[in-house]
Amino acid sequence: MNVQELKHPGLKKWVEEAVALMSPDTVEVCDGSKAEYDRMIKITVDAGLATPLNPEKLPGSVLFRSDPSDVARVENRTYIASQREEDAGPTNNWINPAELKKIMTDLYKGSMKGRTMYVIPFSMGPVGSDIAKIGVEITDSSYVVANMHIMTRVGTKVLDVLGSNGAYVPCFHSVGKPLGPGEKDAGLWPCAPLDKKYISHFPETREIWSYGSGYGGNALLGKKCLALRIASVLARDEGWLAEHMLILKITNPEGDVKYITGAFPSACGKTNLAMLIPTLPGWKVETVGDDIAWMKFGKDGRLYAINPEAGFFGVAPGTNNESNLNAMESCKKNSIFTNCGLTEDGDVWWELIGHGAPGKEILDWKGNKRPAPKTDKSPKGEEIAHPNARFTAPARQCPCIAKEWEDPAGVPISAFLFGGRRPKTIPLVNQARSWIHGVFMGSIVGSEVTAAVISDQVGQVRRDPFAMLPFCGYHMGDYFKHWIKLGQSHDESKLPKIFFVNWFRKNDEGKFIWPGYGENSRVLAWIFDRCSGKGKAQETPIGFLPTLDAITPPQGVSQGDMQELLKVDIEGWKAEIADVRKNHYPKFGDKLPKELYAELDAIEKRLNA
Ligand code: GTP
Ligand code: SPV
Ligand code: MN
Repeated sequence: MNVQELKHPGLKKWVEEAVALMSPDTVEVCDGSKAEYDRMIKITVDAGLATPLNPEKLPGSVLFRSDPSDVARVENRTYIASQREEDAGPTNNWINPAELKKIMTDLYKGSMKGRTMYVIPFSMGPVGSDIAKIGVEITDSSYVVANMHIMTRVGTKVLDVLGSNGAYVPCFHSVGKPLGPGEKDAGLWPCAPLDKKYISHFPETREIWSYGSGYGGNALLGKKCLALRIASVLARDEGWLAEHMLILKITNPEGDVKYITGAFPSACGKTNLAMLIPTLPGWKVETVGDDIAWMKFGKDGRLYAINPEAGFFGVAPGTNNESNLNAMESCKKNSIFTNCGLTEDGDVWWELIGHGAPGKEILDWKGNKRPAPKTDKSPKGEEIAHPNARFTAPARQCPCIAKEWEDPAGVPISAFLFGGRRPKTIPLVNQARSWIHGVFMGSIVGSEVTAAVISDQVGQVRRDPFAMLPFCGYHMGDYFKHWIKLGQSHDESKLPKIFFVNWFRKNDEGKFIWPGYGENSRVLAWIFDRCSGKGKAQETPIGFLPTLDAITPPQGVSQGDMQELLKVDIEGWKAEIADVRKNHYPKFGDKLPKELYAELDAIEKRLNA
C-alpha cells in the first residue's frame, strides 16, 4: 500500500512530513501479511544481515548478528522529554523537548537515504478491543518490520480500526545509517555510534522518537517505549496500571484457577516463570504474557490484566529443555534469533542450551569462527552467544499459552510478585502485611544489573522499584503515589495480595542455593494458598514468611538451606533500610509520599524491637 491510499488525513500528513525530512528512496505502508513478513526476511538475507537456519531444525527461522555496539537497551541514551524536568524525575534522563527535537531533527535529516521507509500500523492488545492502543512506527529497518509482525498485531486491520480520525501514538525510528549511491549493508548491521543514539519519549504529546539503534526495546517501539513509558503516563492519568510484569494462570490439583503477575527486572526470570512446568504434582501453569501487563479495574472492583504483546522477545542464554521447555518449543519455527551462535549444521547455539555444538567449528555472535564447544558452557567473557542474545517467537506457538491470553476483558489478578537478583539478605518469599506495606517493599526492590542493558554497572545491585526504573515515563515519586492512591480508592480485600520472591540466593561459594525454574512452583503453590486464606505463615518484622514446614524442599535442598532461604537476616535488613533512608528515598525529595516514610519508620522499629 502506498501513502496516497492512507484514509487518515492526519496520519498521511505525518508520514509525508517524515518522508520530506528523512528522504527515503521509497515508502511502503505495511499490510501485516505473511507475504510481507517473508519479503522482509528475504530483504535481510539478501543484504547479508540474516542467515536462514536449517529448515529441518528451525523451519522459517533466521539468525541475525548485530553490531557489537548495539546489543541491548541503552539506558543512558533513553530520554523522558517532558516540558518540565521535575516531571521526568530523578531516575530518568531529561532534555528539554524542543531542544531534543532539534537535535534529533538534524539527525533524521536524510537519515533514510538509500533505504525504504516502512510505515507500520500496530495494535498493542487485541485489534479493536477497548483496552488496546494503536501506534504507527515509521522505520527504515526490515528487521524491525519482521520483529513487529511477531511482537504486535500489524497491518491493514489496524488502519481499519483507526478509520479517518482515530488516535495513535506516532513513533519515529531510524537506524541512522543512510546508504550512498550503490552502497549496500553488505552484511553489516546498520546503526549509529553510541553517542548518536537517542531513545526519546515526549509524554505530554505522546510521541516516541528513536534514532541510531536497531536492537530490541530501542527499536521495537511498541514494547518498552509505548506499552510502558508512554502507557505508564496514560495509566497515571486514567487510573490504571501499565507494568513490567509477566501474567500467568495457575491451576491447583483441585482445579481452582488463579492469575498472578510478577514484576522482575530485565533478565530476572519473567519469561521463565510465565512458562514454568511445575515439579509439584497436579499443578499447572499457563502463560498469558511474559513481559508487560496492562491492568484496569472491572465493575466487580477487581483488577483485570491483559498482555498487550503478541510475541516473546526472550533471553536465549540459559534457556534449555530443562529450564524452559515451553520457550524452546515456542521458538522452534517462524522465529528470529539475534546474536546467538551458528552451528555447522545451520542450528543456533547459546550458553546453557543443554548440549555442545556438533562438528568442528561454530560462528560466534560476532561472526568469528571458534572451536565448536563440546559442553554447553563457554568461559565467562568468551561467550559464543551474546549474554543478551534473544529469540523473537509468536506467542501462539507456545504450548502452554492460556486460552484467555487474547481475551480483551483480561484476567482477574489475585497476586502481584516483585523481586530481583539478590545473592544475600532477601528471602525466598515474603508476603506484604498490607497494600501500603507492599507498595513500600516494591519501592525499595534491588537487583543485580544484567546484560539486558548496556551499562558498566552489570553485576552490581541497584534499586529498581517495581522493576520499572528504566520504564517509568514520569516522576517515580508520583508513580509511588499512583500505586498508593489505587489502594486507597479501592476495596483492599479485592486487590491483589503482594509478595516478594528471590530465586537467586547464593551460598558463600557463589552457587545458587535454590534450584529455581520448575521448582519455583513450590513457592507459587504457597502464594496460591495464601490468596485462598490458607498456607502456613509466621509474622516477622519484614512481612509474612512461610513456616519451615509450609514449603517442601526440592531435591538437593537441605533443611539447613531452607532455613537460610526463609530466615529474616536482621542485620542485612537493617543495612538495607539504612541504605534506603540515606541513598534511595532522598532522591525523590518532596515527591516521596509520606506514607512510605511511615512504612520505613515502622519496619525500622520492628527490626530494632
Ligand atoms: P527480559 O526479557 O529481559 O525482561 O527478561 P526476563 O525477566 O523475562 O528473564 P528470563 O525469564 O528470560 O530469564 C533471564 C535469565 O535468568 C535466563 O538466563 C534464565 O535462564 C535465568 N533464570 C530464569 N529463572 C531463573 C530461576 O528461577 N533461577 C535461576 N538461577 N535462573 C533463572
Ligand atoms: C527488557 O530489557 O526488559 C526486555 C528486552 O524485555 S527489551 O525489549 O530490549 O527491552
Ligand atoms: Mn522485559
